[in-house]
Amino acid sequence: MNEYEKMWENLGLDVTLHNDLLKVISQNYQKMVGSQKNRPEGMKYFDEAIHESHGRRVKELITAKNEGKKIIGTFCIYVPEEIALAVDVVPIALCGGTQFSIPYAEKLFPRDICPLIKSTLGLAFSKTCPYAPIKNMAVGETTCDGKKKTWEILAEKVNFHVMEVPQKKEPIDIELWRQAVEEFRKKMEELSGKKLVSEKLTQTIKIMNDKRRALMKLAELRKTDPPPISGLDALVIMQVALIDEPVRFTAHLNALNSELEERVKKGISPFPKGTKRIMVSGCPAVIGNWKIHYLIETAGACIVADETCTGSRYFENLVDETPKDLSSQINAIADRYLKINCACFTPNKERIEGVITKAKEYKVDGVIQYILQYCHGYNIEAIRVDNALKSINIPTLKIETDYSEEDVGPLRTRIEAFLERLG
Ligand code: BJ8
Repeated sequence: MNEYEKMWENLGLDVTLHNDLLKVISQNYQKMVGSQKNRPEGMKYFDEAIHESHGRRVKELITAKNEGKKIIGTFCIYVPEEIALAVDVVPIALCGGTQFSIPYAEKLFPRDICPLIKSTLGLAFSKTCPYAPIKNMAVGETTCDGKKKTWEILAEKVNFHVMEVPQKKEPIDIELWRQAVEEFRKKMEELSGKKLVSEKLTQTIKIMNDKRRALMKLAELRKTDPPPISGLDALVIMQVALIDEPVRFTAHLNALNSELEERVKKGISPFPKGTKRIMVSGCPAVIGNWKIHYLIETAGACIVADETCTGSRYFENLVDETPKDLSSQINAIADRYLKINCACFTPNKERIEGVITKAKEYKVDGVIQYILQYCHGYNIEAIRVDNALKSINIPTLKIETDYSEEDVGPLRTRIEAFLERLG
């Protein structure tokens, strides 16, 4: 047994099954991401971060715990990370992006729920998620029904806190959400045994805003024709953003952005100029899930924007850094997070407008709506997104899929036909 295998065994993982999982993920990564041509040098860090997500990163979290920090597992980008970080609680995203673990969830849960939920549960049930045993608490939210009902079951077994995300954005909802954020603060204080203080929160707001600024800069660079980086690599960066230590992540992303600026000046890109520009809009694609980006870019298009939670929804809008007293800071954090436009909101005018604005800003030729099977929110909202895009003459294609490889052939045909339609 090597050092990591011993660590996984100590965490109670099924080491043999876990090795099988890592093999599948690494083969898929090599096939879809590693095989791309003309990648930036700076992607090496992010490749390694994916590769080490169950190794070095887990080791770091164990060290952090031994030094007195606490770990929370999260499932949604509504969890205000700066509050956790300010009381020495490390948030880590637990969402699953692999088909490998889904059969383990289907032994207990209905088959007809979204693959993201099933994959996440399957990793925990099959003892192949190293983060599950490390976390001191899981933090869920009341977004979609699949998640809400799942939390009730998990809360019977593990230390679980559910944040109440409202369904609308009226004044009464803003108040409710501010209270939910305040309650989250108390939970984090209880968990860590530390009081949240304004000075520390000022620092962590800055850390998270710096991270967002770096991601915004990357998004800006993707506006170039041709973009200096593939959509698949940009997705990998986002996936790493959800699990990496934020200061280190930002430093590496800033270095990569400088390299990308040079590539823009020299006209270096993985794509020829004039390649059809696509925006992906809809559900997140977390680690293990590179399927749609791979299919789109190997069909001859480039993805230049992602209107998803592994895209712009994660980094757009900064927390206002001007308030200096604790309660105003917490409200500023709550207000920033409530600007995230998840399809769980109604009527969600802001999301539709945001898609239109982005489609124009990034000069996209078409939008592919990426819907995970049984995600009713994004699936039904796709009708409004489609109508809005049609009104500005931007063609769209809706893809509803899961994590399996079964539909890869038909999907490839549909994507190719869509790209042909773009001329
Ligand atoms: S803010 S998108 S991260 S909830 S894909 S589990 S919605 S059935 S992941 Fe999400 Fe937060 Fe919204 Fe973003 Fe449910 Fe849909 Fe599955 Fe989803």
